[in-house]
Amino acid sequence: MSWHVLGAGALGSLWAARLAGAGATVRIILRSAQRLADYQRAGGLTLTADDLSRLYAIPAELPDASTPIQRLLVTCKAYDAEGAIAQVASRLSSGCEILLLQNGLGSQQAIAERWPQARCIFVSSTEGAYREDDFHVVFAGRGQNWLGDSNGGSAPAWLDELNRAGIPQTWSSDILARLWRKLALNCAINPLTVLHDCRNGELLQHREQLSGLCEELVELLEASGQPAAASDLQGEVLRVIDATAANYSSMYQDVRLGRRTEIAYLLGHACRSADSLGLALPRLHELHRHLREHLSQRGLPTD
Ligand code: NAD
Ligand code: KPL
Repeated sequence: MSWHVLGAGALGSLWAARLAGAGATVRIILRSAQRLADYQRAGGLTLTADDLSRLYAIPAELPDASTPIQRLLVTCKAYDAEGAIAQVASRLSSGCEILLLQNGLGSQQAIAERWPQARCIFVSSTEGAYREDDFHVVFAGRGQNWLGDSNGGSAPAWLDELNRAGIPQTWSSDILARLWRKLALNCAINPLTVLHDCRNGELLQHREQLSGLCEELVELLEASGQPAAASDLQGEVLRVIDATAANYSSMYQDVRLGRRTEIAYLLGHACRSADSLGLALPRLHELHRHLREHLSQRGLPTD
């Protein structure tokens, strides 16, 4: 069965190149005729890993191509994912599978509700990749991918294809707990790096602020039925800060480069969930307000 990849940016190219390199049938869906022409001129996707670059001549097509889609890997940003799937919705086969690799929460649930005929598999990834150039991606950090179906069901047989492609994977019976935990880490760390204009490690100078946010995030996770995601949150936030001390967070980099952030699916989702549960979480709301103001001053979307 073939893989269609929607969103051939950093993560999408990383997955597409490894799958194609292992002999899987992969097709990339590009959003416009101009992007398709640029891609054809480039001759394919280039992946640089461990200082070695290799070109993968993966076939590409437009959203309105006629081939049916049985397995769709969606690697757009959270704010683009639903709209991108809508462009190929008429091609989704009955019983197709949609893998959603977006960070945060909210986009995955909206997609699963809109296309109930598909099996939506949520993915939480700690691998790292960045775009060096158009259709040229650098594999920047080894990590793990957790895949799971929030409606239950067994692990798909094609997980072996990921193993053969060298894509690390673990099937998770509680993928929402994984996604909530990552969301909480991102809410505690990323906005503060933007507002204090600093690397992750420098947040240790703001221990009181971190611990106040972690207290509220734990309250939110517990009230959301995610006690496992709440367990020792502050300890893990400090461990992640320590392990990534020299790095700039992904949100920091987005803001620095004038790119839209995924705030609505991180802090925005946390604040909306708190409101719907009737929880008063003043520090999270204040952080959200302050971050939106900061983005707005830079001409960036605030949701
Ligand atoms: P990216 O911006 O590099 O790639 C997204 C791609 O989607 C872009 O090439 C864009 O042109 C394309 N796209 C948008 N709308 C489209 C449409 N309608 N049709 C076709 N293509 C469309 O983003 P990324 O860094 O790969 O991140 C993707 C998701 O993965 C995000 O939610 C991010 O938080 C998450 N993530 C990324 C990394 C990483 O290291 N890059 C790690 C973990 C999680
Ligand atoms: O995931 C991250 C990011 O930068 O988005 C880390 C480094 C873990 C900080 O939240």
